[in-house]
Amino acid sequence: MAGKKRINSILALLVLEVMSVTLHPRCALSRTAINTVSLAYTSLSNQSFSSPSDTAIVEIENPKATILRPGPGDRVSGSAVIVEAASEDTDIISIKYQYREAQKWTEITSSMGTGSIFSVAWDTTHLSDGSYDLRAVATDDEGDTDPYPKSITVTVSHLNPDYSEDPLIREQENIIEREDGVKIWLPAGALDCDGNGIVRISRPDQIPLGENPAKIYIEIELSSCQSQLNGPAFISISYPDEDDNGIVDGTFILEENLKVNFWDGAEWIELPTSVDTENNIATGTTTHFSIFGLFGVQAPDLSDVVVYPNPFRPDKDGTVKFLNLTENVKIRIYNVAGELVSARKDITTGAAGWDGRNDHGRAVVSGIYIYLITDKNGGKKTGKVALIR
Ligand SMILES: [Ca+2]
Ligand SMILES: [Ca+2]
Repeated sequence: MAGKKRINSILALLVLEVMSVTLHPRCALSRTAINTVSLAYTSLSNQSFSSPSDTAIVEIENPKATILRPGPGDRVSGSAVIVEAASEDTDIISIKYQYREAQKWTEITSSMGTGSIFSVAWDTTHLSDGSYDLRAVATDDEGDTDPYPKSITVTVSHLNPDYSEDPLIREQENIIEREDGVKIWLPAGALDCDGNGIVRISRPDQIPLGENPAKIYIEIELSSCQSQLNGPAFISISYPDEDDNGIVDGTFILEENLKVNFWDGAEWIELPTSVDTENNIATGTTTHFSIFGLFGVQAPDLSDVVVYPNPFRPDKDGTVKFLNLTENVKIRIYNVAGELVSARKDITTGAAGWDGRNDHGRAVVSGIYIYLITDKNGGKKTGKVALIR
């Protein structure tokens, strides 16, 4: 593959006069940089001659740029997904960014200025969910274009992206609304940016201490802007309640008790929160962008304990749920004869369930059972639950 490009044109000029051209140095050509070599010629009459002033520029490889971001397999969304490329070539003067869903490559027209040929802002909002190939086609200062650009495959996913990227405009109100219910509202003047910025919203892989049972987190990062805001912003995060029973699906958290928390670098801080229980969206007010989580808060005392469903059918309901518990709770279940059937202590999650079995794992018969809930503050709550098999 050596000496493919520019040396070819020199050879074309020389071919009438000489039989061969030898390059010096012969073995030390860099595969990625431009090499300047001296030439030695052998004539048709087999006479060698050379001149130290005869040099040629040899570039071994075609211009090439590889995509650094997004990563292969990333699920992306947003109106300014930054596609960033890098090249080891020092003579790249332009890069075309292209995507394709099926056969035809389509050029990406940047949705905002990025200030560099090595990145482009890709508006994915008009694309349907699915797989897309992405490639960066580099051209060098000789006008040569990469004939074999490599592509990566990413997924556009508006409902479940790994991350989304959208522009922020400093001078005005900014509203970022994603199809998965995540929404950011920033009033005008809240941002301090160098020009316009990009907001990246992701589902973080690494969660700081104190994982919450809802396991719902988002991370908000700004580029070119400070993460401390000049005024309050609203962050809305959706949660699942598909069965519409007022409990966050997969948890024991009452939806109306949800609080948006943010990670300040050392601990979770609870934010003023409102919950739209109809649309299953919790909205917190913040002056800082960081990692946010939806937390189910514990009740101050046992007066708001919810026991649900009651009566309960273990086959259908799984468990009867005790919700809105305080910190460090014990729950004891007795039969009507006053015999202890099941006891659980040190419940710290604010919620617990009973599956209709005794502490030996045996299913108990249909009937009325008495629960007694106590907490470490001396709080007490008792009631009846009906079990139907
Ligand atoms: Ca639910
Ligand atoms: Ca709901």
